[in-house]
Amino acid sequence: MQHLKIGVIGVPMDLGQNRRGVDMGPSAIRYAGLLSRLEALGHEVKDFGDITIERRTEEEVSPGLKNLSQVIKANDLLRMKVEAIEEEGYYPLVLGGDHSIAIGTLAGVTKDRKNLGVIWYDAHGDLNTSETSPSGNIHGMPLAVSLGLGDESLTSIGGFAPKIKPEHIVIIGARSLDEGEKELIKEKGIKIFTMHEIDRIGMTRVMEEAIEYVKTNTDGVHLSLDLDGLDPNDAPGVGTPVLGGISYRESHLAMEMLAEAGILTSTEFVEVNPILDERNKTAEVAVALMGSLFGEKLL
Ligand code: B3U
Ligand code: MN
Ligand code: MN
Repeated sequence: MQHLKIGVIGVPMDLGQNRRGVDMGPSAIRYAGLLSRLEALGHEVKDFGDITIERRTEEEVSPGLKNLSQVIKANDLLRMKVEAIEEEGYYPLVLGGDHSIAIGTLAGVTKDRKNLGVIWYDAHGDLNTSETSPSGNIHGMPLAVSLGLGDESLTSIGGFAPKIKPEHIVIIGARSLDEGEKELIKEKGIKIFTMHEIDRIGMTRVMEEAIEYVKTNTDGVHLSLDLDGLDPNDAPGVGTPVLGGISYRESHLAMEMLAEAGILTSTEFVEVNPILDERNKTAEVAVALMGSLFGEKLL
């Protein structure tokens, strides 16, 4: 793979969901050796530090959208940072934080890309709105928000909506979808490889088809990887583990195939929660997968 200029940005944010600890994700991922791992592959890596996140306040202003104002502020800051990183010529690599940060990442990388492809690697669809969400947690909504669905204060971040189109998205690894999300997937015709398809046709074919799909008629591709897409045995440090997930080995294969395809223009790894982890295992898994994604080979 060609040598890249990679711009790392951390988002120490846990406001998109209820469990504390995912705000420590960026530290845990750096501690697991991310920067030296990428540098060893010949890439130029610049750490842009962390976004400043407001403190959690206990007052519930809008129960259907928990911590709404802080989530908006964090995502707007992230959007600006991602834009600045791209302007400096770096490939944005965003470290979460809970998955609500994808709202800001996607707002940033779609400033100059009107047909961005998106790979959503996740146990969940993250396609809820305040009307369909069972929890009010915004980390279950970023894909819907980026499609222009849901509260205007979220969809309008960056000053335009929608950020992405349903026909440019592929979801991989889903096994916990709410009713409203299932309806939306059918209504919009969103391409999805649930665990059923991964079991049935195998990760090789899933990734071949997914890569072909997202590179068609798009002007860049973003990978949004939620560690809970992996099986909890391999990635235990996540807030909402769901049994029967993608294995560590299948995930490496997926990352290697993405590296080979050379289609990605930005990436984020989210939902690493060191408090729920076993000795930083999930952060280490994240770094190992980023190694493969950025060109590490076994031989
Ligand atoms: N779909 C549920 C659960 C959930 C979504 N994302 C995560 N959990 N990590 C919700 O609350 O929207
Ligand atoms: Mn997610
Ligand atoms: Mn998830």
